[in-house]
Amino acid sequence: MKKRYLVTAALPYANGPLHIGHLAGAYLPADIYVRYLRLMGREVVFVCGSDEHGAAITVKARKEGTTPQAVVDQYHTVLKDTFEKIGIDFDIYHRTSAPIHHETSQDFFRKLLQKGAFLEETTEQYFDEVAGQFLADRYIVGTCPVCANPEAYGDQCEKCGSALSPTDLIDPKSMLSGSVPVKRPTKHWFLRLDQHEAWLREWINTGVADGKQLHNPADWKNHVLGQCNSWLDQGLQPRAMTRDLDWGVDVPQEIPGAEGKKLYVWLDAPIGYISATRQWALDNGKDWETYWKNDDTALVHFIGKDNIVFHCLIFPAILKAHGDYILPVNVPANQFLNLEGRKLSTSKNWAVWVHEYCAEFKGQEDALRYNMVKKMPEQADSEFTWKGFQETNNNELVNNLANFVNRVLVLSHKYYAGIVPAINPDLDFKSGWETDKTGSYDQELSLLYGKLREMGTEIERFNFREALRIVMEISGAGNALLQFNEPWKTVKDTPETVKVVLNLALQYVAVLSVAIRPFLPFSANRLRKMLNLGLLRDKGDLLAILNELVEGNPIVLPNHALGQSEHLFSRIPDEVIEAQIAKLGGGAPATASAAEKTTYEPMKDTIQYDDFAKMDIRTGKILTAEKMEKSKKLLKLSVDLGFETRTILSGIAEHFSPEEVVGQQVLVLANLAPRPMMGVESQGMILMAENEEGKLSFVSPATGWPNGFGVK
Ligand code: B3M
Ligand code: ZN
Repeated sequence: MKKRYLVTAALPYANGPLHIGHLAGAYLPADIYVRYLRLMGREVVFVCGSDEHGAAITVKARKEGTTPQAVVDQYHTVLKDTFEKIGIDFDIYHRTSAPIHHETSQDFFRKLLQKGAFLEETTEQYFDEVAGQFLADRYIVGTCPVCANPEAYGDQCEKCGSALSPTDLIDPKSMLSGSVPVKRPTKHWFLRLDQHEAWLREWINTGVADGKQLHNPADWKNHVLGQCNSWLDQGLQPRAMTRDLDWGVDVPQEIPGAEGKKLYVWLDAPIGYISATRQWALDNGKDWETYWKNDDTALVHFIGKDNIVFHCLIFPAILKAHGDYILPVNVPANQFLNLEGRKLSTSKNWAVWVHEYCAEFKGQEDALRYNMVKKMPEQADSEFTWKGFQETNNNELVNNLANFVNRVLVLSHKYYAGIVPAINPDLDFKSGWETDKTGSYDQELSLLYGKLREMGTEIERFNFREALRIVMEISGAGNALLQFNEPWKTVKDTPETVKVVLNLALQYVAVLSVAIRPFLPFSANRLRKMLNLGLLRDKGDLLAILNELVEGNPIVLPNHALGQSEHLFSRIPDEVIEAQIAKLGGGAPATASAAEKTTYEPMKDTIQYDDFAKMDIRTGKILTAEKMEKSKKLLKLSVDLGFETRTILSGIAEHFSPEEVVGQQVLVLANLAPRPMMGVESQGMILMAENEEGKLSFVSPATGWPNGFGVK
């Protein structure tokens, strides 16, 4: 095991917002990996930042009639904010326009030049006579010589992943003016990739470089090795590391011939990982060099498959040519995520934008993270569908995980007033792991230990789907533990056994509160609160519970006072999903297409603000719920309004079971005159939305919103 980890996630171009393909490709796997390492007490730094150079930026600026600076300023902020909202927990989110990055990249260039890594050559390059500019990279498109994709860029074919040069393209065309470019001579610095071919081949295929075994290639993904080898097999050619552009990092101006030349974006962008680390080290009083120049550091690059050759061949060649730097121990690139049967496309607006999701599904960030892991394109392309998203949310997060947690907490409050019961650990009960198997308390703790270890092993192998499956297995076994032992039936006759079952179920919940942290960090926080266990510090919390479990010790101790149960996840109804599907492709807004088939209630008469202001609507939470005898429609609820608890009879019994609504956050019309109904006084009204089919939905504030506050 290495002493420390430096984890990077591809620097997104600051030319647009983040979509779910980015998230599933690089950021979520990186975040899960890092959160896990932190929970295991490992030393880790997680860096990322905006890639603010290259044609991706300038082409966008030109299209929008604005400046590259305006484009990167806008999207850097959007990206940074989106990562925070969806819980990608970088130690630093930097940007390549930062002066420290320009310096770092220029120093790199000087060193490479001094070491003779470059070939200085004047060659014929494509020039757009209409726009008056040389065309490299994404300024030029044409047909891919490898796969015949007609929309390949001058640096790369996004279809087959091949790295290209503009002169490789068949039928090239300028992205600026659409004209057919001509060739003109210009001088550039070419990295002697040809001289790196031999060691790269050995390093990729055996893990050995400079006679040292640096990694085991069996740990690398097949498709990553495959792409590298197919590139190596074509033979590495010298590759230009400079461009004729006016946006980017200047080639150090003291170098003769540097005027008007910028660094190639794929030279400066990966160096962005280094400058981000330097900035982080400056901010935190650390030494950045231990992260980049020390064999005890494991460098791991998380990327999408279109970035493989840059991270596995070109950047390693740059690091090696510079000297002193370590090489990545792994580059666990993911494949692509498709959306509803089609490739994600920014230009066709065929995408789910993460910032939009966060705005529309507030408090449900983890539902997206969960689905992204389930569908993560780890070994092959995969697909996101809104229906699939709804299913995983409703069937797995709500019915399995949230249901388990809720039942355990509700029963613990009901039977033991929320105090963890002391137990006789020698009593037998039915295990949730197998039907008809007698369980023992100690054995179950060691089973939990085993599952956590398995989860960790899978995460360390970058098998995040499998790791999450194991976590959900714990929750599934917890549900079965309740189901098999039926504490609600046996609590009268065998109260001591029920104590063991519930105490154990609480250990399951406590284990889950840590195990879900890498995948579902927001829910982990909520769960910790419900258990009254204090938030995780991301410093060895998982290691700490492993140490307890392996000793046969429980995680939550007898007499510990639990917190209140909240809903961990809520159902996502059909309407919400249909609206999202209708929104795809930028067609008519969701409401317009829904309007064709939906009959809405006519609007009521206009009222004055004073009429509205007479209503005292408050936020609240349902504490208990029970069916009213002799009524099919009514549930009797006790509702926490912060300043007092109300009894409210609500006509929702045909729509919701009592178990389902406990913990639900609601809006309450609090100054409605009390009404006696069936011998009980109802002290308010729960607000509900109703659709044309008569389906009901709770109207609730954001998750965790305090009770008793007004709505206006
Ligand atoms: N900005 C490409 C991309 O977003 C690029 C990654 C840089 S990582 C150093 O696909
Ligand atoms: Zn291609």
